[in-house]
Amino acid sequence: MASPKGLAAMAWVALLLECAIAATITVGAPSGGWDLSTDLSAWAASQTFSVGDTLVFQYGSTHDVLEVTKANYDACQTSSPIGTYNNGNTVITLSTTGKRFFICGVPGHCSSGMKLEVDVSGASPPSTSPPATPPPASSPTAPSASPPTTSSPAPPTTPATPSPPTTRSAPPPPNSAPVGLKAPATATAGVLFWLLMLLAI
Ligand SMILES: [Cu+2]
Repeated sequence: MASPKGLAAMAWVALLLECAIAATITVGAPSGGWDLSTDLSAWAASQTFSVGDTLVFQYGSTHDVLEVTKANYDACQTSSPIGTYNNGNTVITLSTTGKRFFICGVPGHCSSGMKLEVDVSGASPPSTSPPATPPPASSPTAPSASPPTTSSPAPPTTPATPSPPTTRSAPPPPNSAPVGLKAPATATAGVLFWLLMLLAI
């Protein structure tokens, strides 16, 4: 039997693992790559980029990777890039949300379509979204959570604390009802008395 604390810890570990397992996305994969023949625009549209994911450009010596501003991306302007990479295996960590722009710096390649715009979203796609919602509540992990919830209700019976309250609360109603009625009744009687007195006057 796992204690509620143990289960919570397990849930957190699962969450952390989920975060740590952020996706590694190879540009153009699986059927293409960072090259002139891949429709990188269509490829990017088919992907989901999330914070924590890693973007990998794999290419030969006839290409490179420049990270550029949107303006330079639109214009295929290779001067003053934000970053320049040419080792054939460029790993870019998507650490923040927002758009990032990459082009190939080899003359003519960007204008031939060798450019990539990625829109990094805050939450991971489908896999991360379910865990993300659970953190606050214990119900997040449906499978593991159900056993815990059933076990937690069981403990109450042992303490017997719940049953006493109910018995105590039960008696009060009868007593409190009469008392409550008495108070209002006397008050009403007082009001009636004074009304009668006023009328009499
Ligand atoms: Cu190129």
